[in-house]
Amino acid sequence: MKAKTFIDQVEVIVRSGKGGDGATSFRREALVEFGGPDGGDGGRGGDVVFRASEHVNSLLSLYYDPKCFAQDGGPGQGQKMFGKRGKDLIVNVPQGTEVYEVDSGLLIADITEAGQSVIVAKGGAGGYGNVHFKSSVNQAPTEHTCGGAAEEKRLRLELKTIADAGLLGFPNAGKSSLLSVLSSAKPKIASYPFTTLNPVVGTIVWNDWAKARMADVPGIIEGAAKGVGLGLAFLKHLERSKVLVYVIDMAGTDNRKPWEDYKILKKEIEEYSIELAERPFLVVANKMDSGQAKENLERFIEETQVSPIQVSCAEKSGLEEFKTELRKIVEPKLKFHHTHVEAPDLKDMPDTTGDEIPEDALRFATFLKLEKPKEKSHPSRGNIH
Ligand SMILES: Nc1nc2c(ncn2[C@@H]2O[C@H](COP(=O)(O)OP(=O)(O)OP(=O)(O)O)[C@@H](O)[C@H]2O)c(=O)[nH]1
Ligand SMILES: [Mg+2]
Repeated sequence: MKAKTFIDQVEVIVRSGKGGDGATSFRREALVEFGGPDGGDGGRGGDVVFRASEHVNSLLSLYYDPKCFAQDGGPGQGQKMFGKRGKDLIVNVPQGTEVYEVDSGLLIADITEAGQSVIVAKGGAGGYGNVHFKSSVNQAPTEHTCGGAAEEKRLRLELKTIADAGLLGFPNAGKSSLLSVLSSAKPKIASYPFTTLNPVVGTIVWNDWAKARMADVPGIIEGAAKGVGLGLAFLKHLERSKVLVYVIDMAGTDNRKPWEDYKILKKEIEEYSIELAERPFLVVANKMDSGQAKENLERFIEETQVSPIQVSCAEKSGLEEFKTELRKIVEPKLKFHHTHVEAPDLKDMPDTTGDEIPEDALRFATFLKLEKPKEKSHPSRGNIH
């Protein structure tokens, strides 16, 4: 059997650590007459934490190891020694993981942002040692409390990939090819249907470093909503996409009719989810390098009243146009803001041959930061005045 490489749904058991019991102990020391109680508290049990990581893209590790158990807290000891705190168990999950409780079916967490962490099972509190029970009337208490119980539950994790755009199309339409020419992702490309069996995400970068993620999912065929082919189960990976990109094989390979392909795709998506069908979308006519494509395109426009973006992944044409259209919908946020300074015309520069450089001339030195630097908030951070 071929080893699995991608898992988007898994059931796990999580159990937090039990709190350590408090201790009952008395100080016994030579020459100390009234030692008194000195039993320390138990340590608290560890939590089970799910944390979203950019470096994990599947729930595979949980599929092979579905038991997530945190460490128990250590018991308290004499000489007022606290028990050891149980170690938290931090499980890295992909961004876009939904966590459901199996018994109730409730969604208890949706972990989307990188670094976001959620405690899914809280560790038991440590018990009190007998040192806490000392009072004026009870100088030698023997009671202590037990540590808090561990929490145990069954959880179902479901991954819904986070991508700004999702590629949709018949097998062999060139979805993976499009992703590979637009991003540095390396999905498998081949001339047989269902080459892509798992979602693959790539990042498209614009000239100003704006970025968007695009997901490639397995191809859809007629009847997919009823489970034909690979069905529509993987469409959940597009549920969080802002825009759907329909990729149509305009070459009409294997006597396909591109306009019918488009109508079938639309119908299947509608059957899967009306909401998804109503998302903003782009239509890409791929394989425009082939002889038949031009002819098919005319008929396509006639039949569907949609004029698609013409692309050829083989010749890498039409890609910039696609990126421009995609950007309009995705509106990626820029992480870095370049403050572009317009260089003034050197003809207008005043004479600088004198002893002092006139203030006007400084405008032409665009590499100088002429605005006042921001005041530092604290002298210890290098603010020497
Ligand atoms: N002539 C031509 N062939 C292309 C173009 N784009 C993709 N192909 C070919 O079409 C075939 C299918 O491409 P893929 O990118 O694997 O198609 P896919 O839509 O990802 O297919 P599945 O993963 O099976 O759903 C490959 O043999 C590609 O080389 C193109 O622009 N022009
Ligand atoms: Mg593919």
